[in-house]
Amino acid sequence: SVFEYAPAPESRSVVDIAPSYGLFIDGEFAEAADGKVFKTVSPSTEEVLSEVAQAGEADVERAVKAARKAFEKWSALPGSERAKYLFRIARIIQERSRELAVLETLDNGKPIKETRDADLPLVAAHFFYYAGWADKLDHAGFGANPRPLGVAGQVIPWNFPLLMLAWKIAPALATGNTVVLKPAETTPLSALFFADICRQAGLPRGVVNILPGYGDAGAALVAHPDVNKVAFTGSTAVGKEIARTVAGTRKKLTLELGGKGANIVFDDAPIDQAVEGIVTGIFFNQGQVCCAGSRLLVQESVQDELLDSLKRRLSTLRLGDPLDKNTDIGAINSAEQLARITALTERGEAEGAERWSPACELPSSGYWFAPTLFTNVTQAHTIARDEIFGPVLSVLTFRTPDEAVAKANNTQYGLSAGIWTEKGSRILAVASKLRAGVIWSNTFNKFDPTSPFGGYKESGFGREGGRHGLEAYLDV
Ligand code: TXE
Repeated sequence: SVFEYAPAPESRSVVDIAPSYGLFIDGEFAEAADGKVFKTVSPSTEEVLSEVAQAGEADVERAVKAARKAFEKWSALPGSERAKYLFRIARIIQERSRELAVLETLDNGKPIKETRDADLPLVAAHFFYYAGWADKLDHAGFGANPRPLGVAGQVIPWNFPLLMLAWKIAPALATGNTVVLKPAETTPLSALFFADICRQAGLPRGVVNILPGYGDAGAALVAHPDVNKVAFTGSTAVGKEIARTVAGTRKKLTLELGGKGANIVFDDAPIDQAVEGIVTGIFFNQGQVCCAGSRLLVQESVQDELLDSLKRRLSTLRLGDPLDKNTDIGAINSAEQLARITALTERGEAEGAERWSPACELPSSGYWFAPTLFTNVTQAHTIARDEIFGPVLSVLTFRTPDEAVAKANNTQYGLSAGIWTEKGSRILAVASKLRAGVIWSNTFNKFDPTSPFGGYKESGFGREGGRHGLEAYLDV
């Protein structure tokens, strides 16, 4: 079967994971004030990878204090000096990228092909890109005297642990802010390795602080009175809670929340290319991507041809050991996420949508979900409205471009969309009517540090990446 397990050529021996890790505060690894720890497991095997100190309120207090103290000196450095540190960090990430890719694959469950070819190159690219901005802020049109905000409290999710860290930390440091970052509870390791990289780069103490822990630590961080800027990526529900907390303060806030992206395929689209884009759109990172193309909108006249071709392609995807470089579909990040995906797909069937998956044997341990396609989906179905955050594609059809636009926009979210057509004029006409922060045409899930990223509606507000990503960390 195409789903057969192959031996893993990417050895996990390239990464040395310690049995336990501390919090990273003021340049040192330290135990939590109350001594609490939690385990992080590999979602593909359920093997315990390490035991990690669990931050609480007292640790948030210590970390914010360290970041505040470091801010005085860090913000006073000339931009060219801050740039040197960022370039150094970027180079160390490149040098250690194989180790970091294997680590991320172990802790997150995503295929090594992705961590090696997408996550790590993008992580380094973000540090290089923002290093280049650090000495140009005065002359880049931000206004008079662009100034850092102070201490940034950043809370990130588990789907791209190191990349979300890079999106948040690189612009914060380039602009002269200091950082307290809380990684997600299921993926703390790459952030702790990043802490080690900060030390290796000689970054002054307290400029970056890393607090592994749960939602309570995140809540304490965003509520802390000495935090000046809050940046959050995660669920819409928690994002709203954070917005309520921050509403009573002077903190600046950016939120990057869920999505329900539409991939729109017109009848003149090159079908093979569109199939590749649809697969990348929803099966990259097992669909645990906020900008995933989780709704396929296909023009009725090409529906049969497209779906036949898509099913043939899905039958060639290899699911299994994420460390195997031939693997296309890795593990779901956690038992909780698997339960959410399972519940929503059961709801899809109960509401009358037609479910299909390629023949696929799931490994006996770990958290797995087969690539899944739902047809006969209407806009009323829950699977057409709610973010599933898994390898599940809901297929809807349309007849005219106007109908495609109306259906694509018929969502509470507004993060991403894709347009597949040979006609350039149609790309522009349709794109101008879509309410989505990022729109790809004849490709999907392409990222670049120079482009701003962020959403409309319940997908949040503010932009990360590019020049816009700096504005979130500056006052003028
Ligand atoms: O998210 P949470 P979860 C969506 C996706 C997924 C769902 C739930 O649909 O199925 O959210 O995922 C921290 N104050 N996305 O439960 O809880 C938490 O510890 C401050 C979309 O994992 O939002 C973690 O570090 N922080 C998404 C981070 O928030 C709190 C990525 C995200 O966890 C907190 C992830 C609180 N009260 C999930 N509660 C995207 N936009 O890419 C939790 N946290």
